[in-house]
Amino acid sequence: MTLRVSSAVALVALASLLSPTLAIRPRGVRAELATFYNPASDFACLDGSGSVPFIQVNDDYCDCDDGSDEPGTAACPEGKFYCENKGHKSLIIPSSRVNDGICDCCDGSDEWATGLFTCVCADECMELGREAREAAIAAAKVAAQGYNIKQGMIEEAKRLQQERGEEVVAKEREKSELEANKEQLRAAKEAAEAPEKEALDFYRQLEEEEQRKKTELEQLARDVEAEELFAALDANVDGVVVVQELQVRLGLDTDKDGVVSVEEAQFFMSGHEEFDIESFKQVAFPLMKPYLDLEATSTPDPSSSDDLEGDDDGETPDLVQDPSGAGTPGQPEVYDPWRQNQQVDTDADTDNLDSEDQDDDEALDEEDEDDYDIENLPSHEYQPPAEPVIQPSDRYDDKTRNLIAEADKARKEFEDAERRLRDLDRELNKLKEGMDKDYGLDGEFMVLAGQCFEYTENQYTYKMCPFDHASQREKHGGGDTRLGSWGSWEGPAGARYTKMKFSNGQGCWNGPSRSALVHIHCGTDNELSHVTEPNRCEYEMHFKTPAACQKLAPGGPHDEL
Ligand code: MAN
Repeated sequence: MTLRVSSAVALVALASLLSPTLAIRPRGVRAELATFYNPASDFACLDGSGSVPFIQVNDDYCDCDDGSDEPGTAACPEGKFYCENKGHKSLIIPSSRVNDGICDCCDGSDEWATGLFTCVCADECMELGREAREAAIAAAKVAAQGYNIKQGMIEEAKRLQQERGEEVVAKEREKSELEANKEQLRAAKEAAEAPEKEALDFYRQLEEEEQRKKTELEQLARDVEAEELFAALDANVDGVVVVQELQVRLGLDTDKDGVVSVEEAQFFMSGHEEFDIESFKQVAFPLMKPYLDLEATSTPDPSSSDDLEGDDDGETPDLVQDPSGAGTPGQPEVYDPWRQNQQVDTDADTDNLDSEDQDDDEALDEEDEDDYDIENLPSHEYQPPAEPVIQPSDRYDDKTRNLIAEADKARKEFEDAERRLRDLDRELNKLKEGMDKDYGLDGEFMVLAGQCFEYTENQYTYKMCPFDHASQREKHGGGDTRLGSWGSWEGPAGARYTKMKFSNGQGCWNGPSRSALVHIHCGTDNELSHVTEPNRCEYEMHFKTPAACQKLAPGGPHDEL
């Protein structure tokens, strides 16, 4: 840095040496340091780095490392300029801002040379000071009102804590009584269930016996049916049924080609050469039964299909004869449909059918083919016809009904006690969890638990529920996006209750989970006053509440000015 010697600079140096307002204090020096600047002696740099003749103070040349010899010029990079700002708050600015054309001090003192002969910066301190005082007075008023309200919140918190404490005691008492009572109810239930079980066992045995008898009867009926079928198939009455005898039974024509082939018949022989009556009952009958039942139900009305047998006499067709020629005298009624089916299904003999009949027949065939699809064989299991369901209770005598009613009542009482105990546990946990949270130094934030506050901006409505969660919702619909669950107080040491943190919200696409930091301000009402998203998925909220208002320092805001 070089010493600028010109008349203008000399004038500046002279002008800057002395503050226009304080004759003995050089420009830019604050009152506390005034004694270090004595025109009668050399100036000692404040950091002890050297000393210079007093004439070099504010001469626009930097001599001291700490810039203390140039408080009123921009010559030292480390220099500090003090503006008194009379009527408002005094200010210290980096001296690099002195005479830079920008008004930093409200009294304009930092721009003392910029417009040496014209006023660049007007002194606005009185006006600004008045506004600041008014704002401070308004803030003090809010703080005072808020602080009063806060006292009410503290009282309410005490009342709530006491009420909840009493609730916990009452519930704990109810719980221990109920636990003792539950054992009595269990004993009563077991005592009522024993005779009930005895009575029900009696009915169960009765039903089992009935069921056994019914099964026996069904087995008997099946045996009779099997024996009748056996007699019908055993055309030569030699006491055994062979493949050829099955081949006359068209119901067993599974591929529906009009004949029961050897392969088809052998399917029902199931690897046997022949069946006697016993092996027939065991093996063949259960296999054939579903086919023969189907055969019986799928038989068309013979009156609607004239001359199916190929006779051209126009009369009811003859029955297909048993190849044995022996006929089936005494064949039971139940098998008649099968015989009629034989007439219908002899496609090979239908050359003389007219086309209409043929169409009908084809339609019938299609239907039959579905029914007889070899890929889709009916179940070989014998299915007894469904019985109407009888409600067991309809059968119980009055004594049993009473026993059941008493056992039901005892069961219900026991289950009610168990349910109440579970509910009590849940309620107790919730109460204790609510009481254990940190609600501020005097519990002043407690009344906010359970409440939610909203703020709506252009795109979203934000919701903040203290001690619970924060969320966001599109203004024009859609679901809530969770911004975080209650985490903790996050304020700095000594001001812990000035920030709330909600964390672990919904994951942000390609980013962290959402979180929200809530700045707590003093206000007369509880209000979520502003929300921003300074970084993607990181939200900042501002919440006003009386709970954050502090007692005013004696003398009020005027003292600060
Ligand atoms: C949603 C909102 C926004 C957020 C984006 C991130 O649109 O939660 O606040 O910035 O998701 O993808």
